Amino acid sequence: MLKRIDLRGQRLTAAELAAVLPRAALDVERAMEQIRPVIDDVRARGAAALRELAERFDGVRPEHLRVPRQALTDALAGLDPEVREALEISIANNRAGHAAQLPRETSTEITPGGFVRQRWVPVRRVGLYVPGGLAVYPSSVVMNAVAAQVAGVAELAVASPPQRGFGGLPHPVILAACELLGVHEVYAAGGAQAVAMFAYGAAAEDETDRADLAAAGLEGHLLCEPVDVVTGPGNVYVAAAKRAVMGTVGIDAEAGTTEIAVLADSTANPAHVAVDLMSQAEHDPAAASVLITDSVDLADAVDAEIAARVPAARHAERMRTALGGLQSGTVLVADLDQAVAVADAYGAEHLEVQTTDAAGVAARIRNAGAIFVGPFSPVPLGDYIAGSNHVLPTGGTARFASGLNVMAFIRSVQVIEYDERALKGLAAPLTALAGSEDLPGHAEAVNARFV
Ligand code: HSO
Ligand code: ZN
Repeated sequence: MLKRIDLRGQRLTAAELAAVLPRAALDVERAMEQIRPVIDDVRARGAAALRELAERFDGVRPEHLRVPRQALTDALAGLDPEVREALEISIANNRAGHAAQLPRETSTEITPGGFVRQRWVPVRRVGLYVPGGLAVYPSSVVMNAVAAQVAGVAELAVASPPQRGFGGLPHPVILAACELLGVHEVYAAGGAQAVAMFAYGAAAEDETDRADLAAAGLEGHLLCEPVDVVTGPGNVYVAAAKRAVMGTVGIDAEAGTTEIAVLADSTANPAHVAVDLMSQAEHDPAAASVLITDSVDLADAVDAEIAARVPAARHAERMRTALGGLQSGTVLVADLDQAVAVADAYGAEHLEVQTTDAAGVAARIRNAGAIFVGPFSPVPLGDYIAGSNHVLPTGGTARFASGLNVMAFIRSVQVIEYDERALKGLAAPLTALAGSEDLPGHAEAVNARFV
């Protein structure tokens, strides 16, 4: 199923490598043209537009756009106790993992009496997007919400597409996860329209909206107030909408169709490599699974394992399409040095390293959304419960973007506090710099204090 790209003996630059490596061409720019009218409509007509757009894109007209609290508590009460316990473990592990990301405040005495302090300030209100298309991911609620909560964000709102089978509310397992996390502001809105709602806010439309607001103690408010930051994974339209509202609000990285790359040598277990590649192919026919190896024997054995296992898989069709697609394949390299160069040029959302000295090889990788080291750290561990975040940069954006973490919700504020002596001590060089820029008023603002 995996096609082969043989790079042995080829010396290619990073850019040349990126061009020959398998990768789906995701046209976010084109999607932006398509979603612009959606964003404008939500901006102009609020809840009325959200209902119409849900009808068009989700096939259901939500009665409640703002999910009543009772629906959240009912969903949690109806949740399978085993799943509830698993979510609780996931939440606890993620809280620990994200707490370790919190930056520390510093105060530096630059000159006697002159201090620069580094403060870190969380944004006040965020909109967390949770997809609901091919699959429903309560784990994505955990990933978004825990990062924001640990960052210290005061107000969290979640949006997830309305589901036809559930009276136009988001899927109950999403609602249950929200309730478990203490997130009580939840909207039945999906796609670009949900992102627009978060960025610009949305006015109530009808009596139901007004009653839902009153029940939340928010009589007379907008149905949804604008947020400061929008995060979360989604399809190409969600990615396009996030790009479109960036600048009005902050956003996290683009987390599109999932990707896994496995960097493996002849010591890797082919069955384990195969099931790992298949695990992400299960998400979507457009998912990408890439094996990077210097061992033809391993590549052959992985192919055999995949061929034997896919037919019995629950999502066999999806996997077959994903693994056989242009975006997936096996890249044969001459040695581990070339393997590292290929992995860096690809910049996978998830990179597994299954080699001897996996930690040493992993330490050399620069471009990956998240790195999974050694034979017992498969990607699904990070998808659910490792304590790391699964909202990760896709499409090679790992070259410059980070996975979701507390810093998506925290701003750096520098605080400058100099006393008289400290300011005086720097007046002369400051005056020289102001002179060099022909801005004497800047110098005067300092020197007027010392006449
Ligand atoms: N692998 C997906 C996340 C996910 N997996 C959710 C299962 N549920 C993107 O990182
Ligand atoms: Zn996954």
